[in-house]
This record gives sequence, C-alpha cells and structure tokens, in this order.
Amino acid sequence: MSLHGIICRISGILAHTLRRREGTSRSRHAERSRDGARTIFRRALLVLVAAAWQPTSANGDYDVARDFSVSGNPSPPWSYGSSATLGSAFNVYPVFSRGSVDQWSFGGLPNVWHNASTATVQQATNFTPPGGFGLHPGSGGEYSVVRWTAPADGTFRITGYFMGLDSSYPTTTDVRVVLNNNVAAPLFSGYISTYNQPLNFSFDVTTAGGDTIDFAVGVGGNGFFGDATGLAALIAPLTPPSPLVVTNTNDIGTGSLREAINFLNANCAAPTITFDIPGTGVKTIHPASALPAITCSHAAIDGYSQPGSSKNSLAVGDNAVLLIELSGDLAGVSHGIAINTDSVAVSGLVINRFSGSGIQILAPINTVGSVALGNFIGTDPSGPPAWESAAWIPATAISSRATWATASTCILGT
Ligand SMILES: [Ca+2]
Repeated sequence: MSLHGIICRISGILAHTLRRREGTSRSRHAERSRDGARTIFRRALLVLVAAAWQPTSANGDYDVARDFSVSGNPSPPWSYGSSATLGSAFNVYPVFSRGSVDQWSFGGLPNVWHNASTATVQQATNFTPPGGFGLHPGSGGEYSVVRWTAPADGTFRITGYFMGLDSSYPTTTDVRVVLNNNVAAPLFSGYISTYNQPLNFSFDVTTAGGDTIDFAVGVGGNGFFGDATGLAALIAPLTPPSPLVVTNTNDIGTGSLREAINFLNANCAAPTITFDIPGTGVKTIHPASALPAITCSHAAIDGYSQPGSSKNSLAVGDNAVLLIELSGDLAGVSHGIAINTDSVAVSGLVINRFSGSGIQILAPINTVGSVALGNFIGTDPSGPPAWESAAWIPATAISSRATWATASTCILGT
C-alpha cells in the first residue's frame, strides 16, 4: 500500500454498524443525562435537607443529626461525651433524657441534644431548629464533644457548620474539629459570637479505621455564658477514581492507560476505558514498551470521553476533535492497541509512530465484531491533510485479520 494513500471511508455496511452503535450510544447518553439529572437533583435535595437539618436516608454517609442515637451511647460510629480540657480524656455521657429535646449528659451540663420534632424548640433563650443537633459546654469549662470513629480506612469529605443557638446573649463559644486529639493542629477551629449565623467548614480527611474526629464546643473567651451551639456535620466517603479512567499521560502507575488496560483485562465485567486527563489541548501518551493486548470481549477504549473532544459531524470532511494521542516513538517494536479477542471498540484516538500497526488484531482470523470508530491512525491530532508529509507513518494502520468496521476512521499508510 502507498504511504500516501488516504482512506477516510464510510461504507454502507460500516455506516450501518456505526448507526446501530451510535443509536445505542445515544440511548446510553440519554440514560446518562437522565442519571446525571437525577444525581444533581439528589445532591440539591441533600443540600436542602442538610441545610434544614432534616433527616436523610442512609447512603453510606454519616450525619450527626440524622444519626442521633436515643438508645445507646456510644452508638458507633458516633459517641457523645465531654473532656475537661480540649483534647484531654473523653468521657462518654451516661444519662439519656427525653423532654422537648433528646439529650445525653452526666445529668446536667455539659450535654448534647437533638430536636427530633418538626418544629423549632425553644429552651429559655435557645432555639433549636427542627431536626437540629446541639452541644453545650460545662460550667467548669468542660468541652462538650461529639466523636466520630472511622469504621474503616477511607477518605471522607466533611462538611457542615457550627451555629449559635442563643438568640439573646448571643452564643459565645470556641469550636473545633480535631483528628485523633491533635488539638495543636485542628482540622478546623473558630469562634461563635452570633445567633443563627452558620460558621461553615468543609475539608477532606483520609483516615484509618479507628481514627477519631471530634467536634468540640468550649465556653469561649467569656466563660460559661451564652453557650448553646448547633452543629451540622455530614461525613461522606469519597469514591476513589475508577481504575478504568485514565487520568494522566504516564506510561505506568495509577491513572495510566497501561494500568487501565491491565485492570480491564482482569475485570471484564466493566470493560470501558475512558479518559479524564486534566488540562486543555492534546494529551500524548508515550508507552515505553508495548501496551498489554486487550483480552476482554466487548471491551472499549473511548478517546472521545476526554473533556473537550468531539466526534465528526460532517458528512464530507472531518471536524472531529481528538485529544488523546498514543505515540509509539518510545515503544520500541510494538503495535499501538493490540486486541486478542472479539468485539472490541476503539474510538477517538490518534495513534501514530508505532513500528507495527496502530491497531493490531491478534485474535484468530475471521474473529468478528471489533470496531474502530473515529480514530486518526498514522496522523497527527490535526488529522487530514496536515499529516500527509509526516515521516513516521506506520506500515500498517489496522491489521486485517478480523472483520472490521472502520466508519469515519482516517487511516494513512495502509
Ligand atoms: Ca461563653
């Protein structure tokens, strides 16, 4: 084949294949859009609910007010208690009482409480909103503390606020969020000197199982005077990035394409590799050796998942934006993407400079069903025609051992 031969073809059969696949893709896209809308709605609802201090359903997170225990203390992962000074021994409240609010204490102050009703509860000059949680320090300067003990290793996003509940004085307290009693370097510290004005906090914490996070309220600079303090705290696990998402251009390691292919081959139940590499412009991956062959049937590598990418929308010509480039300049004797199974889709990639094929089928002859859609193979990311004089065109762009659908794939040097 001529090195200057250009194939940008859409055959009837292949276009039919593309329409079928894109039809499926549109359906999936619609599903994703609906799922996205549902997720946004749920998050918005959660924010509204949290802001109103209303209980929410458990979904793997922890909410100091929603999870309030009326049956025991500790009530893992939460425990309610006090320390004589900030960071000193934590003593669990043994006494539960139920009045206009539910509370744990030693029989007086300090204490913690929860308003389980749907109305604001007034106690003297203190107002606890519906569903609200509060802490009051002791007359001897004791801190009132609610402690969360990490049930397992993990990374969590902790959001919420302290808020003065005393409408008259108003509330005057010092507040802390402390990891493992490290009071010298609290996760958060502040001072309350207002009524009904939230003092917000938000941070991410990586914990080992058994680590403690204390939310502590002291009497403030003016002593035991006007100290009712509300607390909203949501501790939500952060989902680690999927190993199938390529997040950098490294050759090896977490977030690399090589690691994603290895994970894909070991976990064929979820076989789509996507890209989310930070920053704008083309992201070029330079494998230092051959990438592992794909061995999962129905796997996919979707270069169009990279933010900013877009598929060709023209019937003639090509306006696709491809931002993931796979360059074989450092790969030695190697193909770009090697496939040793059936029914693999490769789309949205620029593949060039490999000594072998851009995409190579290793599966037996006549293995049916693999698809290459919207790739530039043997070109630079600008596609035709700028790459025509490039000197690094592979001898074979796509091997032909299997049946291929190559709709909208531009190939140089086949
Ligand atoms: Ca005070």
